[in-house]
Amino acid sequence: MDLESIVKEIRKKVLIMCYHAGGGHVAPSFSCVELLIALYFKILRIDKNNYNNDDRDRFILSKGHASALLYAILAEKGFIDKNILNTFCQKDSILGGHPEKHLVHGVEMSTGSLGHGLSYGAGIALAGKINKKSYRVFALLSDGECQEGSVWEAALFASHHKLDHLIAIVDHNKLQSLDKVDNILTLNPFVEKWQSFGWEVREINGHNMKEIIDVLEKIPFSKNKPSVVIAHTIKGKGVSFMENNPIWHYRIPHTKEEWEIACKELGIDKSEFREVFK
Ligand SMILES: Cc1ncc(C[n+]2csc(CCOP(=O)(O)OP(=O)(O)O)c2C)c(N)n1
Repeated sequence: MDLESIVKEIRKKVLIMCYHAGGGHVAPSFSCVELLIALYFKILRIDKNNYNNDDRDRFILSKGHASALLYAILAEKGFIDKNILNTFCQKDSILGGHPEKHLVHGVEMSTGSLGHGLSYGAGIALAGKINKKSYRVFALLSDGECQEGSVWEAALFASHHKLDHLIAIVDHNKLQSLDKVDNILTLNPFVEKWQSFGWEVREINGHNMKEIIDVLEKIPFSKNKPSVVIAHTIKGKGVSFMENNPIWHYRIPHTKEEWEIACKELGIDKSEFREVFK
């Protein structure tokens, strides 16, 4: 399958998983589908059969609430069984609303409490540098998450230690839980902020697969500096009524009409949702 087809399949899968769960973060997942597909299918040097290899690349989903997306991709890559995806967020399932490292094969860090992925990643990158390893550490952050002070402490630390194998990717969808990031606590000037913390910055369209792969193939952007990719994205990308509307941060479709539109726009066969459509 080509990458664009995988992107479509994964968006469908995430909605179906959230349907069976009766909840979940659909819109936050949809803003970073292309970013994670590019990473898992083109960039990351990881192998499900040799995952404990210390030389593997690390990927940290710091915005852990997009766990449904991570699970769908881990299943596609063979880390977990596809048959358990529809147990997402249900009793006794290993697939919780936030990913747990010790339960799910392929999860690098248990996340959910925002603001910690970059610090953890910086530590692993420093260890790699001390031990002369060649692995890279990628952390996907959300923009609301960048309001956390711990993100900027990690940013200072990473540039001080010249961690050029550390890459932050910011899913810059401009929304957080209840409103626009700019209305709650603005990050601007965002690019200059990262630069002043000693990072090399690139901005891309986070839904354009070619742009994503092109930029990630060029890391580190500068020797001895950590890299950050600010990916401009749309929260809820793929479902028209969810796009750029903060009420969809946690909600899943409720009415029959909402399900109809979402299925049509994502190309989902309605038989997957028998209870909704009968
Ligand atoms: C430390 C912490 N505080 C609060 C929350 C609750 N919470 C979950 S998602 C979210 C914000 C979502 O906005 P953003 O971080 O921009 O993510 P995205 O828009 O990509 O969903 C918050 C406050 C949390 N997970 N962690």
